[in-house]
Order: sequence, then C-alpha cells, then structure tokens
Amino acid sequence: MKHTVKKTVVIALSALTLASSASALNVSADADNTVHVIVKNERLSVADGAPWTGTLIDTQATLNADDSIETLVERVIKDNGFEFTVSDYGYISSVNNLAEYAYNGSGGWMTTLNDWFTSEGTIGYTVENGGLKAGDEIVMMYSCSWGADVGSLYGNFDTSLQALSVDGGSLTQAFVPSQKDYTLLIDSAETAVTVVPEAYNKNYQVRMYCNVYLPVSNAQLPYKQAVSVKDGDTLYIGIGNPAWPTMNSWAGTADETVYTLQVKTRPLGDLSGNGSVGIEDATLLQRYLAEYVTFDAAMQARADIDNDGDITINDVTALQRMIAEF
Ligand SMILES: [Ca+2]
Ligand SMILES: [Ca+2]
Repeated sequence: MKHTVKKTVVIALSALTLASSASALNVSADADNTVHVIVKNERLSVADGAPWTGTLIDTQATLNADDSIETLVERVIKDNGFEFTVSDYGYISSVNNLAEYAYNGSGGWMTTLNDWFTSEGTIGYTVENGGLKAGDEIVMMYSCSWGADVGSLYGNFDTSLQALSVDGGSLTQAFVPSQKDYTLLIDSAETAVTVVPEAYNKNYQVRMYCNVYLPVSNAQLPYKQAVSVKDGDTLYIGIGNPAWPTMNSWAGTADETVYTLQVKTRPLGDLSGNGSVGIEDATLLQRYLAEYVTFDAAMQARADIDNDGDITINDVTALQRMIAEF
C-alpha cells in the first residue's frame, strides 16, 4: 500500500519539479545522438516467480526530438521484440512478462536517469525540456521492495557517496565515504579524466562541477564522460543539495554533502604514486634499473629525471639530489 501512496505523491510533484529538474543539465560534446539504455532484473529469481533474470537490454539507443524517458525505453523494448505494458496510472507495469506485484504481492519497475531515481514519472523527462539528452544513461530495474534493494531509500537522509571511481588519474588515498577531500593526480599538465560518483541513496542527485560549485551558469559536468582537467583545478561533487529535486523531500530534509578533488600533476620522479618525491621513489627507480620491477609509459616518463630520453643510473643520482633538496 505504501507504494501506491508514493506513486500518487510523485505524480502530484511532477508539475512542480519539471522546471528545476531541467535547469542544471549540460549538453555534452557527444557527437552521437544516443542514450545508454539498460533493462535488468537482478532482484527477483526464477524460483521466486520471475519469468527471466539478468540483463534483458544493454544498448545505445538513438534519441528522437520528441522523446521522453518513457517513450525511449518503450521503443527500445518493443524494437527488441519484448512485451511492454503501461498501467492505467501511467507507470511501466510489465516488461517481457515480468509484472509489478510479482513478488509476494509486491515488486515493480523503477528507473534511474544517470544513476538517480527521478523525483517524477519517466514521462516528465524529455528532450524538449532538457531533462533527457544524448550521453545520458537510463537503467530500468526490477525491485522487490519498492526500491530499497536497488538503492532507492525513501525516508533515509544519507547524502554520502558509497563509491567513487576515477579513470585517467588516481586518488592519493583510497575513497572512504566519510573522507571528503582528495588529491587527484594526473600524469600530464592537462588530461581527460572520467570520475564516476555513486550515491549511497540514489534518491539524491549527484552533481559534479569544475572549479566553481553551484555556478549560476549551466556548467554541470556530464555523467560518466571524460572531462579535461588541468593542474590546479578542483572538482566538486555535491549530493542532496536542498534545492535539487528528490522524492525524499516528502519524507523530510537532508543535509547536502560535498566532496572535493584537487587536481595535481604528478611530479617528476614520483614513481610510487603518492603525489610527492621521496626515498621510496629512488628505491623503486633502482629496482627498475635492476629489472626487479617494470614501469608503464607514464612512469617511464617520470623516471627520466635528467630528460635525456633514457633511464639510467644518472636519473637515480638526479632523483637523490632532488630528494636531498626537498
Ligand atoms: Ca613518491
Ligand atoms: Ca635520463
């Protein structure tokens, strides 16, 4: 019964949140006009009554100018030859014969847009209003507990991240949800990095910005896409700002959480990856010359301290001199 109430609330909220949900979206330079669409059931087993399990669809779908999330997923599902039913209330009620209420009278389909359980129905996010755009990721998933088993926690106000992955650079310390500030090391002065934050409670939006947090301009960084950063930049990752739409606003208010990543070029001679030059790097360089360890191309570039194009004992000497000067 709780689910029915929630649905009604979400419908009522739709008109109110339409404008705000479309306000902070940044159209990426993604040339191909596609959206990543995934349809999956990882929660209800065949033994418990599901007609199928696993990933039904995982595709890049072409976006039409008149699409909403709902029209897009409907087209993708039907084009793949699967059954698709929308209930009288406008909710997706069945996909490939996996219907809502299939698990002991509960269960249903839920949808994330860029890893966020939207605060209004999927029909409310359109190309026209800016709520849906090329490069987005839509995941439709089956839940047995109205979302709690897939990260949609109604009435929970935790705005921390549960994970943060970085490609194209590295954090100087492992991500821990309670630790808010990090250094992000990159190998050259300007590098493309892909930073993917994952909220603990995906009812809250996660937004990422470079250098200015909550700018007036439309500068939110795109989800799961490479962005160019340089030494001195700061990436801000905010979760659950009170001004951003969330279905949880009906249950109470949360305090926003903000993480920062200070971008720093990895210094010449840092072979250990900790962001500074020390005796551990000289030891590693000696071990490399003795062929006890191997370096990748980026490490080899940082090991050529005297910049003569080769890695020799002279670089060990130069590195030891650097350490002594520090
Ligand atoms: Ca080091
Ligand atoms: Ca050298």
